[in-house]
Amino acid sequence: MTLPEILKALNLEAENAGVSTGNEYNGGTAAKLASYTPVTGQLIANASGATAAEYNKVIDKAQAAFLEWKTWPAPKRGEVVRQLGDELRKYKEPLGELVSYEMGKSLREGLGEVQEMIDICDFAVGLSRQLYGQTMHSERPNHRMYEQWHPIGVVGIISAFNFPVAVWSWNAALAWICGDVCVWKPSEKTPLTAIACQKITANVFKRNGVPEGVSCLVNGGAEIGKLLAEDIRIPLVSATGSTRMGKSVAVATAARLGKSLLELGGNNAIIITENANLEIALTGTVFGAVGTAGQRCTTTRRLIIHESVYDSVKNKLISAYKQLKIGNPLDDSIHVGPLIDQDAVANYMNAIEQVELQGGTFVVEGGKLSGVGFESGCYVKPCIAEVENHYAIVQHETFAPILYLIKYSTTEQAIAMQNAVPQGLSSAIMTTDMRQAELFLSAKGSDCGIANVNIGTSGAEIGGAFGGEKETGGGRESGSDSWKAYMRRQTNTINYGNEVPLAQGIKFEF
Ligand code: UN1
Repeated sequence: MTLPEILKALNLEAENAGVSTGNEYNGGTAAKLASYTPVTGQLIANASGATAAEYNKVIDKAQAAFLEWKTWPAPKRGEVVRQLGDELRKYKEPLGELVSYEMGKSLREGLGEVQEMIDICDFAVGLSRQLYGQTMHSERPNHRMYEQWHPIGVVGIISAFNFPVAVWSWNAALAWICGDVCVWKPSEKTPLTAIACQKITANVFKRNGVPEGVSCLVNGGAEIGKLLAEDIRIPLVSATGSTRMGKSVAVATAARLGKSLLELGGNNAIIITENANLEIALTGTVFGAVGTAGQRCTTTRRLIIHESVYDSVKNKLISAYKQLKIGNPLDDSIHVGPLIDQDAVANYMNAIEQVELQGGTFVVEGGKLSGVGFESGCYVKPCIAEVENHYAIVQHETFAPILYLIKYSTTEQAIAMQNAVPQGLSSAIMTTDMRQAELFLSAKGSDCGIANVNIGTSGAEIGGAFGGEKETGGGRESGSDSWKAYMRRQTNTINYGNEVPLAQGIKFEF
């Protein structure tokens, strides 16, 4: 599809209202957010942002909507999310293309991202009938104890440019079936995909009589994120992005005793052991390192390789990187698209300089590309450097396709190195030796939220809880029992007898 066709299919215009409570209010009068595609550098469209007053209006609406939405039976809320999943199936192609266009990831990845949205809707539908609490045996006669989960309220969602739609849906689909209402602040770099999602959702919600305000969108910059984090009306803020941003959200929500759910930076490693199937190891590595041009929080940044296979892995990687095609991500034969913007290119160039200054050696050179097809100035070469794990630049997450090679001799040493970074999102080991695999997965192994065997660090499925430890922020989104973060737990004790026995055997007579 051409860009005008994509915009038309998604009901988008050159100037778009970027602040919305659904159907009744679509506006925003603050500074425009210009959306430039890194594919060509062209301006795609403008979105309007929210003023503080407009932000407040949205939160008022969301609060009012919560009072009604939380009374809907959870399976009825699930039915609405089921229809949203169906609607996303209909819009998969234009929405996936817009994701690729606005963010710069390959078309397959753009479509894959919309598929993740569909999958989480399906997951949420089932979950809407499974918001289980436990029952306990009371220590008192004729008493019953149990716990139940109630909706928590208005959930603020701050999302990043690299997964401009999927990560919002992981949060929103679960929060909705839990009975919460959502206020979404997307990345200022990808406002249009967010508006497209809001329009698709608003139509489904309207059809079902869902109250206005259950799905809200507030485009804007860091000032909107700050308002959300400090807002006493918002019991939970779920934020995806840099560790720096996450720390400020954590501090602001904690200061008011609100909750935060954080999914922040990673510095993910694959350990390639002497027992690895090298074909599997190489495929996992190359996809993990250059997919999304190194801009996933799960991107493989470090390769910790056993000394006996080090040279062979290095040489195979060098030849694999020679075959990588860099260019327009909408072209199916291309492996690597652009970085999000020129600031990201500057960070990449700076990291390359730091690698050299700190003692690293490039075995595949990096650099910015220019000339025909690269006019946006956002295209760079995936590169590989031999380094040591302790270098400051290696300890830091650079959101670009730079892969570090590190040599090791014992499995324990490799695991220690894998863990010796501030971040703790994703990790992997390549081995056919079950003792190595199990050690890596044991408490003596990886300290990350995600630990894989014989698959790479990126490409997690929605069914598992997604997130990580240390500077990654500790939050868990998406599958397993992550839904519990979006609800409040209540413990109930019921006395069905004629006496009032006190707990702990205490007597109180009068
Ligand atoms: C992210 O980069 O913020 O595991 C999320 C993956 C994707 C999600 C990445 N499913 O690579």
